[in-house]
Amino acid sequence: MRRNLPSRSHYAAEVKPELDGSRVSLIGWVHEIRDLGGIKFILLRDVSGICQVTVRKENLPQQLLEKIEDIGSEDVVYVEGLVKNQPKARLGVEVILEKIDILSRASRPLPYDVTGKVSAGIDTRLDHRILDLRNPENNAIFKIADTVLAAAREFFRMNNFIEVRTPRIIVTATEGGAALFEVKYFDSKAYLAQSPQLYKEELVTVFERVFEIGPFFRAEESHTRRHVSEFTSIDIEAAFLDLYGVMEILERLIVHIYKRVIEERSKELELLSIDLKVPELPFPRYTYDDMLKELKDSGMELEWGEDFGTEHLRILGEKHKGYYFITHFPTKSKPFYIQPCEDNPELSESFDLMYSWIELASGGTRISDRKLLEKRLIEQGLNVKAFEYHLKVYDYGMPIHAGWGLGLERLLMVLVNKNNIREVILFPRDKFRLTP
Ligand code: AMO
Repeated sequence: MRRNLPSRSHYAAEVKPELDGSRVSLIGWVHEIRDLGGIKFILLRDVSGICQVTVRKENLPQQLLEKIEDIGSEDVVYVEGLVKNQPKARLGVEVILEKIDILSRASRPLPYDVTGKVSAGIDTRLDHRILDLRNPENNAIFKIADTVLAAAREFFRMNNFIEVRTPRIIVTATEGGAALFEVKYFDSKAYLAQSPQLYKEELVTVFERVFEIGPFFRAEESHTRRHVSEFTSIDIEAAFLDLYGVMEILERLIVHIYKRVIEERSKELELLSIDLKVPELPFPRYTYDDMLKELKDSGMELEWGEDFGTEHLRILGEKHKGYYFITHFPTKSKPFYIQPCEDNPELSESFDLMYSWIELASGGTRISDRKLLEKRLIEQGLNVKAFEYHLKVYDYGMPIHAGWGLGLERLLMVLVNKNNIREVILFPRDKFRLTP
């Protein structure tokens, strides 16, 4: 026999002053209870928001009152009542309780204050992540993330990209060997993928334009506010484009995402007190050498060829508050697959997309010539033989191509104005956290 499932007439956020006088039924979690003696307020929360349910004790039978006394925070309840305009309530409206059923109980006392009134540090919050996420401000971030992902997919389709899925279990590193997670793979050794790099490059020879959105893994030793061991990368690769072409795609994607988030998530943005403005195109473009000069002018020297450290990026970020590109990094500071400049092989056709001091994406034109790729592998101390499976693809018609990888969580940090990446990941993983 089929179960009798609870059903509601309205979601909490749909209870509006226009419904004054009508009867509604709601289902949700008890967010908070305020008892003022003769009157009691139950704040009922569902996925849409919070609605005030008012208990006027004088009019209610004893049996119902006893049931209400028994209710506690985070219990799942079914409520029926009459809608009444109430300028003092948060939505200008309340539901006068007539009936309540407890559908599932929460334990007492709760280990964590869901309302956010008792402030907790990030570690305590993450230890109780499911309760932490019930706070509307915290889950608003993930509703915005949902729109970001949908907007990205929409944008890629509009621009003729095909969504692909590449392996997470691989045999060779692409983004530097140190940050690899090793896995036992039957009788041999394999690694968790750090990026879809080589596969996305190979796939341009079939689909010309591909994108992938998925989790990648890096054994990051340093514990920072912008690194985790499992992150989501939004990747593209496109044949017959160079760095300039894919930079344009990237900045147009960012603008498209802003527009969609503003259109679809105004409620969530308001909850988070964020006034999002679509950034202007084109984003400013600077070269690595420009930035080195800027650093020097600020009294911070960096040897040519070295990558920027946090202290350098902080200084650059003070001057460049919004989105900007840094292009043409020294070849030796970039991975083996990045194309060196024809007129000066010390420099490469590479770029990073920055927001203030945070790197959001990196990419560039790729090497499309097998001999040059082999040379670069050797220069970086890598074993050419281990890459044979990849190199042979270059024998069958490899066009010029370019692409980038954009960190979804880094972009979210910017969009929702959080300074710790763990705030924008449901269940973050880092060196010190493998649960929940
Ligand atoms: P890169 O290594 O710069 O490039 O990574 C691309 C983007 O991914 C994000 N990212 C991370 N986010 C959180 N935690 C981490 N540990 C982490 N590591 C990386 C960042 C970064 O800018 N294959 C190239 C991309 C390409 O050239 O197409 C790559 O992986 O936002």
